[in-house]
Amino acid sequence: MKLTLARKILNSHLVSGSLTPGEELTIRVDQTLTQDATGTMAYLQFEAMGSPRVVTELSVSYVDHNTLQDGFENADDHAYLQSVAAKYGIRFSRAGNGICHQVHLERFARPGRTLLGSDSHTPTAGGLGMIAIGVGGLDVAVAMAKGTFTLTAPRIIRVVLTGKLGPWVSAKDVILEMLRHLSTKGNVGNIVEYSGPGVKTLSVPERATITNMGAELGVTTSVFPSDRVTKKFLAAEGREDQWVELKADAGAKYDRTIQLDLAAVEPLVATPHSPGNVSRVADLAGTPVDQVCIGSCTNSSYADLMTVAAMLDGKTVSPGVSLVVAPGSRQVLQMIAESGGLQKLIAAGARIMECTCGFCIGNGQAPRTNATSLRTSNRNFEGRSGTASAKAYLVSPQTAAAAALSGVITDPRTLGAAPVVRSARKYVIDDRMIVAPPADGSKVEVLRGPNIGEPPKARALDASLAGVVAIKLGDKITTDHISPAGSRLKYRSNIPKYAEFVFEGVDKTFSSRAAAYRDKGLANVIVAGLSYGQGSSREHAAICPMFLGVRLLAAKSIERIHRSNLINFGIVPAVFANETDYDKLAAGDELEIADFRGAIERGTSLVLRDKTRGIDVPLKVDLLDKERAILLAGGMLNFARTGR
Ligand code: MIC
Ligand code: SF4
Repeated sequence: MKLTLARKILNSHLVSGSLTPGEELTIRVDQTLTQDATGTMAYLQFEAMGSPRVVTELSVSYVDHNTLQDGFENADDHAYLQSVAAKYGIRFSRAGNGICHQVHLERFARPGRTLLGSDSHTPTAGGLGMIAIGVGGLDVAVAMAKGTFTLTAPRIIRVVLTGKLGPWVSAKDVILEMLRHLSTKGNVGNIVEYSGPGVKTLSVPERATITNMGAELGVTTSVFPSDRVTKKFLAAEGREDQWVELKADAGAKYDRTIQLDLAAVEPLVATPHSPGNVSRVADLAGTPVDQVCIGSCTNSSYADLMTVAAMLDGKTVSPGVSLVVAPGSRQVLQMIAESGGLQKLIAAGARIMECTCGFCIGNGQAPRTNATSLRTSNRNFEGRSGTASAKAYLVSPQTAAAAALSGVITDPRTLGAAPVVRSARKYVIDDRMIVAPPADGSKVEVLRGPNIGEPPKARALDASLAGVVAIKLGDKITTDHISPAGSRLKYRSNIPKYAEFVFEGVDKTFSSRAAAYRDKGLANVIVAGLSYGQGSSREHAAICPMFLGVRLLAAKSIERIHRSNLINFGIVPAVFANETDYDKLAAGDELEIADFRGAIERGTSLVLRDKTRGIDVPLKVDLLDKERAILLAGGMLNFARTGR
C-alpha cells in the first residue's frame, strides 16, 4: 500500500489498532519531553505508577518556563525535576540551556522517530521529519512507563508547497497564511503533511517555525519530509549519522490537499486576541507600537536573530518602543555572540533576556496598560502577556524588527534590500548543560520541597449526576482562561492552591463558588461554546476543575489535547447533540443525569435534565474503547494502576 509520510512513521510504530481515520491507534513512543511547568505533575504521576526506570529510547526534562524564581517555588520544582530525572533515567536540560522545543530540535529530534511531549508545541520537531505530538503530562508519564500512546487515527491534509518565499517574507508568514486559510477551529483529528517542490527552499529552523505553530491550527501534528536540507542541518549539529531520507510514497492517498505558492505569501500578522485573526501587515501599517518581543519556540533560531541583528545594525530602537530579545537556546546565544550579532542587538538598545519562554507565557515583560505589543511568539490570547488590557500581535522577526526601529507597524518590504543571512554550516555544540542520568539511579534521593504536592486522584464515574451549571462560557475558551499562567505559574505543583485561580480572568468568584457546590455534594458542570480548551497542553486545566468537583463539560466542540486531559482526570467531555440547546442552559441551573455511568458504559447519549427549566438536553460522548475504560475507572491513574 502507498503511504503518506505521516502514515509511514505511524505504521512503523504500530502496536495495535488501525490507521483508518477515527479508529483507535496505539503507537510506540521513542522519545518524550517535558518542561518544568507541566513536568512536575508528569513525574509525580510517573512515580505514582511505580516504574523503576523509563522504557523509552530517550526522555528529556527541560527547565525553560519558570525561571524567574520569584519565591522558592520555582527552584523547588527544578530541584525535584533534576533529582527525579537522575533517579529514573531521564536527561535533564538545566535552566538557561534553552526552550525545550528549540533544544530538542538542535540536539535530539530524529527523522522517522516518534516524540510525545507535555507541551502543545512539541510538533516543532516535525520540521525534522518526526511524528511529534503534544499531550498532557499524564500521557507522557504513561509513555515513559509503558512506551506507548493511544490516539484517534488522524486524517492527513497534504499541503503542496510550490515557489520560493520573496524577500522579507518568512516561515512565520507561511504558517499565518495557513491559519488564515484553515483558522484555529475545526481541524481536530488531522495531521498536516508538507510536500512539493517548495519544501527544499525552506531550512530546518524555518520548517520548525511552521510545524511549531501548527499547534494553533488545532491539528494533531505537522510533518516535513527528511531530505538533503535535513541532512545538512543534522551535519551542522554533528548528528549526520542520524539522518535517513523520508518522504511519502508516490500516489499515496490524502484526505485533503491544499496548494500553497510560497512566492505569493506576504508579510502577515495575527491581530488580538487569536492566532487565527490574520491580516496583511501592509493593512495595519502606521499603527503605533509600545513593545516588541522577539523570541519563543516559534522564532528564536540563529538565523532569526541574525536577521534581526542585521536589521538593527548601527541603528537605535525607537524611543517609544521597549525591544526584548530572548534567544531560543544557549546554542543560539553563543552563536550570535561569536558571530557579532549579539553586539549589534545590544548596541541598538535591545533588552537581552535569558534563553527561556519568558515574555511568551507572561513571565515578566508585561507591557503597559492598553499597550500594543508585537511578538514573534505563537499565541496572543487576551491577558497572556501579563497585562489584561494589552493587545498582542503575532508577526515574523522581520516585521518585529521593522516596528522596533520605526515605532509603528511597518511592512518590511518598504525597507529596501532584505538582509541575507545563511543557515549556520556548523553550530556550537556544547551539551554540558544537559545532565545525563547515572546508569543506576535507584539510590538517588528525590528532593521534595514544600511546593511539591501530591497528584490528586479522581474517583470512579458516579452512577448518576446531581449538579449545577457552575459557569456558562462562550466560544474559544483557551486553557489560559481556565488555568492562567504568568504569575500563577509557580503553583503548578500545588493543585489546591492553583485551583483558586481557575477562570480567574473570566469570573473571579468561580473557584470559591465551585468549591462550595462541591462541598454540598453537587457535581459542577461547565457549559461552553465552540473549541473549548484551545491552546496549551496544561493538564492543570483539567486537574484543577476536577479538584473543584467538575464532573461534566457540555460544549459545542472540544479541542484534542484538552479533551484527552479531561478523560485522563475523569471529567466527561460531552458535546451538544443539537447546538441550539446551548442557548437554553443558564448558569446556576439545577441538573440531573439519572443514568450517567450506564450511558457511558453502553456508549449511548447522555440525557441531561435541566430541572430549573424543565427540559431534557441530549449530549454526545464519542469515545475510543480505551477512553471509555479510563473514564469509568475515574481517570488514567486509576486505569493504569489496574494494570491495563
Ligand atoms: C504555552 O505555550 O501555553 C505553554 C505554557 O508552553 C503550554 C504548556 C504549559 O501550560 O505549561 C503549552 O503550550 O502546552
Ligand atoms: Fe514556551 Fe511560549 Fe513555546 Fe509555550 S509557546 S513552549 S511558553 S516559548
